[in-house]
Amino acid sequence: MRGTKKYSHVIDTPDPGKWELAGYESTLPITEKSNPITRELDRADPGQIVQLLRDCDAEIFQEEDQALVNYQRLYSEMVLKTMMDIIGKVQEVLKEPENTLIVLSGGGASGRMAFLMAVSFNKLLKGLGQPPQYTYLIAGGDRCLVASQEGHEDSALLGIEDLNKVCEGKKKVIFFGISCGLSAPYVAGQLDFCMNNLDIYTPVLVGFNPVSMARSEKIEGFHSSFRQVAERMEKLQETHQAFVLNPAVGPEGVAGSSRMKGGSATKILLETLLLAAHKTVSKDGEVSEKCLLEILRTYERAHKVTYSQSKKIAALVKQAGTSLQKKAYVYLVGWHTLGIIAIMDGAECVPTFGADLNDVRGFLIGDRSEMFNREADLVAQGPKFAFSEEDFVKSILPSLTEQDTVLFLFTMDDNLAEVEKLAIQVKERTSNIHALSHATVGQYLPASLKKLIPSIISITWPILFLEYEGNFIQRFQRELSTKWILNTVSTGAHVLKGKILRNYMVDLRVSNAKLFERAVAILQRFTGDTRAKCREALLQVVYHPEQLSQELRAAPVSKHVARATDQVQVVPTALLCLLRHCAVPEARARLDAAPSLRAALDAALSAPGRKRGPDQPQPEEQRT
Ligand code: S6P
Repeated sequence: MRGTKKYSHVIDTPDPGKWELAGYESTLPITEKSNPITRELDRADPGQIVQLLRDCDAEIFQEEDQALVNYQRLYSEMVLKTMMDIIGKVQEVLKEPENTLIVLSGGGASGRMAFLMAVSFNKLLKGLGQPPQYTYLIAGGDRCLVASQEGHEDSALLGIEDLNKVCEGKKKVIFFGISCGLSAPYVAGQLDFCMNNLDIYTPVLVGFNPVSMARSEKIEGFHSSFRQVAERMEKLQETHQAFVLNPAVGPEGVAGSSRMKGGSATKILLETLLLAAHKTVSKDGEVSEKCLLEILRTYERAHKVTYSQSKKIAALVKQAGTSLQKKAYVYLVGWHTLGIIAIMDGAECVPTFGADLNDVRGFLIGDRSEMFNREADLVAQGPKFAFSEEDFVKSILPSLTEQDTVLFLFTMDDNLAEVEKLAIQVKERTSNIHALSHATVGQYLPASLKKLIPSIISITWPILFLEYEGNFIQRFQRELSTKWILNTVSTGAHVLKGKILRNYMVDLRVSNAKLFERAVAILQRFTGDTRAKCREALLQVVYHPEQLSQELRAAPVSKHVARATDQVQVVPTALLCLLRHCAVPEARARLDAAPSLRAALDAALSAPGRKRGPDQPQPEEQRT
């Protein structure tokens, strides 16, 4: 074992991975690299899929290795110290509820995570009889909480406008800008705005790349790149006016899918930090490293407890995969915040796997008052924005079939009679109903429910005797556990459907600037062709049948994205064009005729003269 582990870990954190070596995919930031653990993900069976993703998740807790490149990690001294400095700032705001605000903001999955945490901590305050002090922002507004529209995160000015609106009249604001890849212009604009108004704002950047790997392209319609903004933040950290919280957690199990580890690590970092602030605010004592470590360890425990159910999770992956293969649907029905996790998971499958709206879809059961900024933007806004119990009962239930998978998510503290009632309704349409239930030692599932849903993953958590704030740890553990399971199920199901090539989501929607760049990088990765050639192939598919003019080639990326957003199978088509040296119609015909996307691409990759993945050149070895 190379690394010397400083802390006693709850789980076996892996040894540093190959991705930490200096030359590994060196043109890509950590969050875009491919994870060596999941290199053969596309060939894995359900049991192996769960194991591989479990090992990737364990990397979140891995410590820094002095002998290697030295990325900061979750447990690094510097990260813990930054967390403590930020806690001091949060405490100041908590002590002074009048005219102060804590804003959590991000695009896509990061915005949804911001929403979830704002809901949780306002609930915590409510239980103490205090007014809400948290709010969230998501690029594109509340509609993007339930339906993904990735393009909104490309606007820095929109970010500033949104922030300005929610902070009107505030005297002190702590702003958490979450961008896992240190890449979203929406967040960059907000951080920049905060830095220009330090008398009111304390900005915190949360992400999982070193600043040197932040996106360096100039943001369209803005004066800087994300990297320049992050560098300015780093400078201001010296005087405690701004903070950058960016431990490395390793590449995603599916390259670039930051909803997975990025989302989980955001939750772990920020909940730990905020909870520690709440726990200590009234005691006037400085928060200690020990306090942070205690909370962080509960998340490690959640990893252990969750993946002790690997066999059952694998069965669920298989079931969901079968539904998708049969062109049927996977519905995730969650109570309270587990419903938010369900919605997040479903919404993110659309941009991640190029999935249809209903392929994996989440619903939220229970009281949702005081959750949203503008609920009216969501309720009764048509099928695209369906997310509530009424939506599930009215529009999904009647059309459920035996091929669909329905997964209930609840805790034993929820209204089990209500769970049972809905389960009976589902069972009238399909026997393919499953559940994930969370209990505390001593709580047992009623026999009637077990009879109704024979296939239940039942997780029992130890009793924690904690003061009021501490009890939220239990709630956070259950949410994270649910997130890990749902991420694994939806990712695994898409792997089984043949949507993944090696560990790349080749069928991504080209719906924002980051995804445009990722699409080009994927083409380079699999063909070994130059960046210019891959970009050209991508544009040819996007504009087909139009001929590419010089003017079109030189157009801003936003124009390409606007054209590509609603198109399907853009990247796989471009990849086939390059591999087979064929035109767009032939590539499309080949994709249509193949049993799965992976089958079509695999056949092209294994054509004479080409070798499978690991033997392919890495991007840095390729001509640029
Ligand atoms: C990723 C997800 C996306 C990202 C979004 C923001 O799995 O599909 O919605 O969350 O693009 O990314 P970032 O790097 O700014 O947090």
